[in-house]
Amino acid sequence: VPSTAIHYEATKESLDQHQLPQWWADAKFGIFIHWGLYSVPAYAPTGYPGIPPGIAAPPGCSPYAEWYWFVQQAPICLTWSKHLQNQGAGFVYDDFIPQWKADSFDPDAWIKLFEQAGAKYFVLTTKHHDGFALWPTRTTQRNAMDMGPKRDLVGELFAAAHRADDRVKPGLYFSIPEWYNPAPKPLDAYLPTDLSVDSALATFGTIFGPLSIYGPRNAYTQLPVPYTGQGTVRDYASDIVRPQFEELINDYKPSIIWCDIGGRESYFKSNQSIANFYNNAKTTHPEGVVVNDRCGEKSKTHLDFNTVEFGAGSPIPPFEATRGIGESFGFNMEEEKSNHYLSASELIHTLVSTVAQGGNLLLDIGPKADGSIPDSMTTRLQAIGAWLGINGKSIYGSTQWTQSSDGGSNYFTVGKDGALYIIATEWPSAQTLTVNASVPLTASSKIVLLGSDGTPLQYKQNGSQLVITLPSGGAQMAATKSQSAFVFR
Ligand code: FUL
Repeated sequence: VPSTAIHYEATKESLDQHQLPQWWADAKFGIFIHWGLYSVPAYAPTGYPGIPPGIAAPPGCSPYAEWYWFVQQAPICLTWSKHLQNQGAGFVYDDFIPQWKADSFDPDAWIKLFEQAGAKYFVLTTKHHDGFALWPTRTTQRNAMDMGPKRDLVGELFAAAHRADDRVKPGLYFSIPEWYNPAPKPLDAYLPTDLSVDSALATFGTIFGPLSIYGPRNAYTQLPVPYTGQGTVRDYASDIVRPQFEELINDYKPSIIWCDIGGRESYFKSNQSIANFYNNAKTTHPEGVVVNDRCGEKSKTHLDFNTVEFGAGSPIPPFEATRGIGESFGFNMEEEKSNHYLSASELIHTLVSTVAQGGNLLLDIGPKADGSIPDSMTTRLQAIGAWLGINGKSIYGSTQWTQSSDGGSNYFTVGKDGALYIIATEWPSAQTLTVNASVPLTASSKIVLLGSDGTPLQYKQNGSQLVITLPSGGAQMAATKSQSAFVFR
């Protein structure tokens, strides 16, 4: 049954009839954008052993700059002392709002860059855990239209995507929880099972570290936070989360909803929001829409694809791997230098290995508070796009081969054209490339290097080894076209 012919009910069973749209499976590469109030201080410590180091885990507390609000209040975290040093003790998080002007935000330029990068979709943070909304939500004035930038940042980026015919499909990130919200909200709403607040606090401690080490969490309540929805906010889920979800679906009609930290289905009722999303999209998006696996508990809430963050956990297709270019999602102005960023070729290799394992890569950028995208990120995205311009046939629309790699630096995909692609992420110093796999070649098989003049290459097969004689121009291509991976078909 086509996904557009179903009337979806708010149950996992009904929603699970939804099929992953082909465009998403074919897209392979998207851009994640973490932009918010946290882009003003743009600070996180770096140099954690291993990524991810455990979100908010002391010491140092988090390499994620978008976690500033949370860790700024914790004397054990480096962000706490940094905040005191740079802003002073009386300065609370929302004092950054007037400094967020977004005056260099050029949404058309963003979309153009994403297209140059070869991305087929993007996902913008509409509200991160700090609760500050990037669109004019009717649930609170704590949003980018009423305060700070005084612009509908979500609407503007979506409009720019539409002007470019949605060649880069618009998606949105939405954090279900906020760290602290004056609306009565059980903390255990984060947690997978119905627990009392006491036991929830205990479990919260095992996830985020004991609350006591973070110090008193009263910064939010010092703020003048005018919740001006209809009447008084009585309940976080029904007065904030669900209305915001509805606004995003109805006002922006995204192709992708990327929830974060879903919490309890019984409290947030995300299946209802997903059903509304799918039912509305039947006429507006006949090509299909998608939701990730973070709208609620996996066992109770529908999902279209799994997510893996900074390589943690094993990917189960259909999946999407996500990471920042460096160690953070939000921009880290002071601490992240180019040595913390993956190079363009490392990023290409990340894309290749992800796609060879049957996944998409959602690569994150963190724009500056003024809305400009740091050059170090722009140039890397452009380099990925240049590589995809030559080698895109091995990526877009591809499927997994029987094995993702030869155990070394060579990866495999099967193209839409049915050809097997061998992606060599290292150009050998010898005149030959050795592929340690049983590649099914016949007498008429040809091996050609993408981006070359198309001359078939000499090869020999010895059992499970394929040895390809490289074209003499290959090393030169490596130098002149800054090719970091070579695709043979
Ligand atoms: C996580 C968040 O806590 C991070 O800040 C980031 O947004 C990442 C994509 O998801 O759960």
